[in-house]
Amino acid sequence: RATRGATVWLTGLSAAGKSTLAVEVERQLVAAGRPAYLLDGDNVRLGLNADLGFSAEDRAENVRRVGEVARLFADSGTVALVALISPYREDRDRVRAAHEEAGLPFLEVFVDTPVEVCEARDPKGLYERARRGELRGFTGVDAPYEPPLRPELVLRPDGGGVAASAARVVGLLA
Ligand code: GGZ
Repeated sequence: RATRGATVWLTGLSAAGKSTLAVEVERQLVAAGRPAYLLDGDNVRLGLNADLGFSAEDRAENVRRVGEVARLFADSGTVALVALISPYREDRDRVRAAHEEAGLPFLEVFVDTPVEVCEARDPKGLYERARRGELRGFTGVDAPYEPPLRPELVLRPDGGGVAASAARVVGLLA
């Protein structure tokens, strides 16, 4: 039979580990012969969403467009892996509703890394710039993050490492 598509939606703060996890999930899926494709925020914002910034409206549009692309991938039988901060519950819930309408699985994974941990990592120095007031509207500093109320999975940084966490995500797709 044709492989079943789905969307796996990783939400969480900047530097929470969404991209790292998504890359490992993609690797595990492809190794198991399951088509998968990663849609990553910082990447998609270079092309498809190059016209969008970080206002609430632009983030909503970012989530909407990536949600639509993910739905197309899922419909094609691919597992769409999305890694976006997607800080607003309403925006994520709209993408979920669109998948439900199309009869496609939508699996919301909350990468629940506390802001203190993200800030200590600060791989791009963005938290530091936000704390200094050089970067306005940064999620977790001076812009909101609304955690999912009923995610399919919650991953915490003490969860046994990236490979183990990724395996739990893959387990959702069994
Ligand atoms: C949050 C920002 C901001 C602001 C730039 N707020 O860790 P990164 O650097 O590589 O990933 C973040 C990325 C966020 O893009 P998303 O498309 O995932 O965001 S959203 O879903 O909210 O639309 C971060 C960088 O862009 N970045 N400015 N103000 N993150």
